Amino acid sequence: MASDFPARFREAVGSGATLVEAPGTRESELAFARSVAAGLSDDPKWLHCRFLYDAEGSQLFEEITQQPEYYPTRTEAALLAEYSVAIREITGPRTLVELGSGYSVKTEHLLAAYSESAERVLYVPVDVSDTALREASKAIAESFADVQVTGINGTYGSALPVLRQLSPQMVIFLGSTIGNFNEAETTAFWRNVAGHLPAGDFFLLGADLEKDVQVMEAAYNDAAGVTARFTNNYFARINRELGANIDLDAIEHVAAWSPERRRMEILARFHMAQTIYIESLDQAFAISPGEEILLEISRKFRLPDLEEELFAFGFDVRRTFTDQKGWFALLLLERIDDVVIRPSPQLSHNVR
Ligand code: SAH
Ligand code: AVI
Repeated sequence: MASDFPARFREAVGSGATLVEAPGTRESELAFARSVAAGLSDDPKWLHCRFLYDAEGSQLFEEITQQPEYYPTRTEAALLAEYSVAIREITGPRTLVELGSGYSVKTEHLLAAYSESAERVLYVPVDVSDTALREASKAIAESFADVQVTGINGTYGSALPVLRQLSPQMVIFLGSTIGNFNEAETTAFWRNVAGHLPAGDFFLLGADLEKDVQVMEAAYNDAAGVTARFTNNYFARINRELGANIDLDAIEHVAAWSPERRRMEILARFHMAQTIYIESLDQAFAISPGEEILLEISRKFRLPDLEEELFAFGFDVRRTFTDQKGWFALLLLERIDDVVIRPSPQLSHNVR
């Protein structure tokens, strides 16, 4: 039962367990099938971006982060390498909770800084990808004897009810994953994090800033074609898990900047007509030649607007760190108590 989760999590931390599964995480095939059916029934068609991250998708994302065109990861990593100690000096010792942690590679800078000044640091990575979480906790155990990892395999929303028991803490949300939410989802996300985070706790947010369109578009159209494989894997997953028979060669990866919506849009364009049949629902969806399906958005930010928005949700900027080119920002925010935020009942993950 969902309400048991905070108690179950407390026990897991006490016993030193490395991984806990949040309720409803082992999604039935039906949940994926329904999500795909919802997006393919709409006009224009879309798909929920969180299903990009099965085991293959998580590995492909890691490969994307190593591409020369994909500047966000190396820019943010350099900021963390330079400023993790400064961040720790502001926050003091904290439990570190990371939402959408993936392989936790960049987080090692923070773990190094926080474990330098405390006998033991508790690190709680949260991710829908259990393979990424397992790899991460193995790597951290090898590098940091004084860090306890108790991960949560689940969605961001499923982990928020445990935050109250982890204070004093710093919640971390890196990679500009916030950009994968649309405006309404972003508002719901701020509200939910603020609603569960006690006053005086910190929130470290990585945000990709608006820049030259060519630089942004190149990051999502790498020459080695890894991002195209990431897009393709969504449809391979539909074939694998839902018994469909999509011709993967019919798909072209398209990633372009939308100046109106100030976001990258990642789409799959079909060259040939296809029928996507979903066995468990016994439903078929027709795709016309030239039709595009929106898989993901990646919004880019303007710092003053972002800081103002965060303040309205009870987060005060303690410091902002940016690189020399002003491409990426790390915002260190403190949850202030003069704004009372009630959490929204649910976080959705609709890309549109
Ligand atoms: N923080 C890492 C990984 C970013 S990729 C970095 O900065 O490089 C986004 C991560 O969020 C993936 O590991 C994916 O599995 C996870 N994710 C996506 N949607 C999620 C959701 N709704 N709840 C929890 N994790 C999610
Ligand atoms: C995880 N997220 C922040 C990445 C991004 O840049 O929006 C996902 C991604 N999709 C394609 N390339 C990277």
